[in-house]
Amino acid sequence: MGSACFSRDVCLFILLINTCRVMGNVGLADADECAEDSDDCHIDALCQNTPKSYNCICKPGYTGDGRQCEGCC
Ligand SMILES: [Ca+2]
Repeated sequence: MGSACFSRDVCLFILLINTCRVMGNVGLADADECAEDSDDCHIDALCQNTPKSYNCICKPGYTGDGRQCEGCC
């Protein structure tokens, strides 16, 4: 049972670190994926930064989910 307890503690420890990291990110300024150019928005989409994430919106005249936009009309 010692090893099971040990691994559970390790998991809890890792969970704690991850939780702290996530909470830290919430407390700090959000990463602007659009400015960092780490977004995967289509070239014909507008990148919109949001807390903890970002949105991709096809430009007017284009349709799609933001990752893929096609000219229409
Ligand atoms: Ca963001």
